Parts: sequence; structure tokens; C-alpha cells
Amino acid sequence: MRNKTMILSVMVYLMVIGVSDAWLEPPVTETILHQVAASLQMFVDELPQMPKLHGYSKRYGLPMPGSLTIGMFHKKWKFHRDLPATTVFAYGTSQNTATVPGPTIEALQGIPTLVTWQNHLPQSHILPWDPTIPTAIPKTGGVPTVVHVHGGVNEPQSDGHALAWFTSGFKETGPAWSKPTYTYPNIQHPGNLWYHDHALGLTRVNLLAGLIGAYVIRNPVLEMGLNLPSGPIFDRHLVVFDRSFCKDGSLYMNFTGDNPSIHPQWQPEYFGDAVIVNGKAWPYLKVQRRKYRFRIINASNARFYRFSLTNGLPFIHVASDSSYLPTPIRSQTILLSPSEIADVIIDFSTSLTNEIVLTNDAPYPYPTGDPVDNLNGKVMKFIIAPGNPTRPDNSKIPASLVHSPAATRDGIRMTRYIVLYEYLSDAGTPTHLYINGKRFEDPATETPESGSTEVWEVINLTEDNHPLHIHLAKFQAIKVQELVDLEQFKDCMATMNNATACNVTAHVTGTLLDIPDYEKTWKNSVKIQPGYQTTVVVKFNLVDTNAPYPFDATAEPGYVFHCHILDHEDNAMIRPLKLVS
Ligand SMILES: *[C@@H]1O[C@H](CO)[C@@H](O)[C@H](O)[C@H]1NC(C)=O
Ligand SMILES: *[C@@H]1O[C@H](CO)[C@@H](O)[C@H](O)[C@H]1NC(C)=O
Ligand SMILES: *[C@@H]1O[C@H](CO)[C@@H](O)[C@H](O)[C@H]1NC(C)=O
Ligand SMILES: *[C@@H]1O[C@H](CO)[C@@H](O)[C@H](O)[C@H]1NC(C)=O
Ligand SMILES: *[C@@H]1O[C@H](CO)[C@@H](O)[C@H](O)[C@H]1NC(C)=O
Ligand SMILES: [Cu+2]
Repeated sequence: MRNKTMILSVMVYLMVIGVSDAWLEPPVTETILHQVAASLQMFVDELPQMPKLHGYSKRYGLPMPGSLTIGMFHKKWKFHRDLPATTVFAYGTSQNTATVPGPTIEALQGIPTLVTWQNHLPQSHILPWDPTIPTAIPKTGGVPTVVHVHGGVNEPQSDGHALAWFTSGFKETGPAWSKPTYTYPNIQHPGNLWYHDHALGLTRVNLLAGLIGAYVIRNPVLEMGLNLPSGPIFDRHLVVFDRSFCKDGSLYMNFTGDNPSIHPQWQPEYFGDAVIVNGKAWPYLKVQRRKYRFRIINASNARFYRFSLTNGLPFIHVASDSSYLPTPIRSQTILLSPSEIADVIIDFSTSLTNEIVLTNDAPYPYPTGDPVDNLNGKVMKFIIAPGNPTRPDNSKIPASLVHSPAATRDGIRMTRYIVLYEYLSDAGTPTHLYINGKRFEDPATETPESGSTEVWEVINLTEDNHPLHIHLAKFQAIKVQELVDLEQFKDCMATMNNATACNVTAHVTGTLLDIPDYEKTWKNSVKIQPGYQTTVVVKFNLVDTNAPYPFDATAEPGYVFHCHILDHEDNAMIRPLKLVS
């Protein structure tokens, strides 16, 4: 009875605030969704290149700061030759040119980029959402949005705080909103970033709708010296995510939660049947027999990918999320959690076959979930053109790349325990997830000194691998060690919520896990293994020089840190991060 009343009141509430009809549509079965994806022939659409926007201008041949205006538009997007066009939310400079993913922003190291983000979205969302988790709910309708550049070293006012949201035409703004134009100083290491929506409680649905794009910081002098494959043809982004579609082409997201009496819509993890690269389902790319650089961004809500190439060609990693590696690292597979980035060279000149499929074999949820099938086990195909490359391949894979300062415990100011909790209903289904047992609304407890280096001991007490993302900071895992007598520790933490009081060091004595060499650099997301303690060195300064930030990182509204499984982040594996001086 109580449940029925609750569902009814939520429905009335949704009618009042004008939520999309998606809530009321008849159920679609998993079989139908799978059939729609299975009906799409693989490798028939060519891999698109997203439009490029320069985040700088030129005056007398010299680079100067650049200003961009990027909108969010409601439009149709073709994900596959044989699938009807899909209604999406897309970033672009106009409705006509907006794309999914959005345009790639090309910035130069040290040259500021100013972006005015504009919301042109309709009164109602195209996907179902859930007002019972902490969510931005405007009084006057519209879709709340706010843009975060993932991996960006940016002032708090330009970081895209979850409470700095705004609706169409800035008609309504969230409590932390301060200005329409964001400044990105691009003072950090050259590397791979991406931008996406971050509105409170809506991140999973706004990204699912299409609000994702790549952002790259280049240093032409440094990169000319490295002589890696370069230019628009040989240096490309692959933005990978998974989506399910209904027969009419619309995006499918379940409108019934797994605990509907508590959360009518929220589900702990979204998995789609089709694998999308640069906005096309299972595309192909014609390549020449030479080296290419691919910057692979995992923009899935919850799917991990473990990539390999069917003909056994290796990936040669040159960088990770935000930084170059000290030396190139070869690997046969790449494990990428949501929001992680691999930056690899593939040398097609050494291929013994002319067609190569990029495959995925990561169980979902990772690591203990279902195995992949014929659909989500394939990503895209490379087709090698016959004959020699049009021009000789003069690019190199140098023996040495870029040496950043090592991650060590030297000079650390503070060690913190960060514990990840998942809470279950009586039926054993997840109801919500918290960091340190605290809600997002609870006052900040992580208050690092701006300019300092800390160690975060991150302990995962849940069943899943959680990619941890800390805004502003650069960080890397230096040690991953299993907890012994885990159940005893869990029981203690459930009552005490204090790792020290629960004798954490006496428990962290189990097996040590290897950290892959291709992750041994400064990153923006670190995978946190269940049942293990991951020791993360976190730098709240400019990593290369240890210099302080050139802006006031202690200003309001501060930053956040969270799990990058978007469905977890929204409910509510997210906490405030407030720097102090
Ligand atoms: C949607 O979620 C509900 C509740 O968990 C489940 O019973 C149903 O099968 C799901 N539908 C699809 C199509 O996955
Ligand atoms: C992408 O990230 C999601 C969530 O963080 C993760 O579940 C998925 O496995 C990742 N996929 C790849 C290919 O890395
Ligand atoms: C956690 O426990 C330790 C050791 O018992 C104690 O010194 C510390 O004050 C506790 N921390 C909090 C936040 O209660
Ligand atoms: C922690 O270890 C101390 C010393 O070994 C012991 O006295 C105490 O009971 C332990 N506390 C818990 C919660 O296990
Ligand atoms: C979190 O811990 C659980 C068990 O405690 C484990 O199964 C899971 O893989 C862990 N997740 C990560 C990311 O480590
Ligand atoms: Cu998570």
C-alpha cells in the first residue's frame, strides 16, 4: 500500500513538472532490444570524424586565446544505416552541425580557451529520470545541464559543479551557478580530456542522450619532437559507448527502477546492446599500411571494455588519460573503465591480414558479471587498403616519451581513507551507493590544502570495480593490496565507519596486484578493485613543477570527486571536495 501511494505521488509529481512520456510507455523486453541491435549489420557505416573546434586564435602567426560558443541541441542522429534516426541531445555550434559525440575541442598548452555553453534543450527530457535521488529539478521545466571538462585543471567557477546547472536560455540556474562563460587555462600537460554533462542526478541520462565530446591539449613543439603519427588522418579519437535502441530508433533506457518502491526509475548500471564508436554502431575505418594514433575514450555509462585486435597486433601505449608515458608500452589487451582513456599506436604495416576487428571481452558488470556476446563483443573493424601508403610513413615510436615526476610518498601532507559502500534492499538489489557512508549534501570532509600532495587509501567494500575520478587533481595508483578477513572488516565498517578504528592496516596484508605499466602515469580516473585497498598519490598542484595553481582553487563552489560509473555517481557516489589555503 505504501509503495503504491509512493509511486502514485511520484507520477503526479512528474506530471506536474512535465517529465517525458517515456515514463508511461509500455514495457519493452530485453529480447526486443537485443533483436533490434542484432538486426543491424556490423561494419557498414564509415567511422566519422567529429568536427574540430580550435580553442585558440592566431594573430600575426602567434597563438592567442580563443573564444567558442557551444550549444546543446535537440535533434535527430543516425546511429546506423538501417536504424531510423534517433532523437538525441547533441553539442555543436548550431543545431545543424551538432553531433554525437560533440565536436572535438583542440586546445594549445598555455593558451586559454573560453567557452560559452548554451542550453537549447526542450522543456522535457527525452529519457526517464528519477526525482527521488538527489537531482536538479527546475521549477519552470527544462533540462538542467552543466559542462565539466574531465581531466581539466580549471578554477572552481569553470569546473562544472553539479549544482552549477542551468536550463535553456539560463531561465533557471542551480545554487552554485555563477557565470555563462567558462575559462580553461590549458596550463597542464598536453593530453587527452573530454567534456560531458554533470548536472546533479542527471549525469547518466544527459550523457546517455548524447552530451559527450573530446577535448585535447596539444604542444606542437614537444609533439613535433616526438614525431608520433599526427594530423587529422593518422591521429584520431575513438569515443566508445554502448546504447540500446527501440525499433523506431529511439534510445532505450529502462523507466522502471530495480527497487521501484524506493527509486521509481534508478537502476544501478546501464548496459546497451550496441557498441557505438564516434556516433556509429560498429563502424569501419579504411586505413593504410602504416602507423596510426588512436585516442580511445570510454564514454560508456557503466560498461568496462577489454580491447584486443583479432589478428594479434599489439597496442603501443604512448599516453593515458591526461599524461604521456615515460616510454612506450606494448600490450595485447587494454582494460578501460568508464571515463578512462587509452592513447595508443597501432602499426598496420606489420599486419598479416587486411581486415582486423577491434573486440571487447570484458564481463559486465566488471569483473564478475555476464560474459560478452556476439554484439557487445565487437567494437569496430579496420580495413587495410591494398598497396603502400600514399606517402612514406616517417612517424616514429621513440624509445623515450615524456618523463613526469614519479608518484611517491615523499612530502605528502596527509593520508585519507576513502571507503566505497553499496547498500542493498532486503531483496539484495542495490538501493544506493555512498563514499565514506556520507551523502553528497553532507558538509565536505575532504579539504586538501591547495598546492599539496596527499595519499588517498581507497577501499572498495562493494561488488563492483569503481573508477574513481577526482576533479582538478592529477593522481596515480602506486599500490593495490587485498584486504584479509574482509567480512570482519566490512562488519566493523558498517557500524564504526572509521577505517583506523577498524584496524585497517592489520587487514591490508593480502595479495598485491600488479598495476599495468600503461597506467603508470598521471591520470584522471583510477580503477578501484573490490576488496582491495588502492593507494593513490593525489596532487593538488601542477604536477610537472609542483607549482601552485595559477587561480584560486579554494574559491566557491569548490569541486567534487565521484565514481565514474554514472549510474553510481547519480545515487550518490559523489562527495564535495573543498580546497583550503
Ligand atoms: C527494466 O527493469 C525492470 C526492473 O528491474 C525489469 O524487471 C525489466 O526486465 C527491465 N526491462 C528491460 C527491458 O530490461
Ligand atoms: C567504459 O567505462 C565503463 C564505466 O566506467 C566501464 O564499465 C566499461 O567497461 C568501460 N569500457 C571500456 C571499453 O573501457
Ligand atoms: C577514527 O578512529 C580513530 C582511532 O580510534 C580516532 O583516533 C579518530 O578520531 C576516529 N575518526 C573519526 C572521524 O571519528
Ligand atoms: C584492533 O586491533 C587491536 C590490537 O590488535 C585490538 O585490540 C582491537 O580489538 C582491534 N579492533 C577491532 C575493531 O578489530
Ligand atoms: C569491490 O569489492 C568487491 C568485493 O568486496 C569486489 O568484488 C569488486 O571487484 C571490487 N571493485 C573494485 C573496483 O575493486
Ligand atoms: Cu561506482
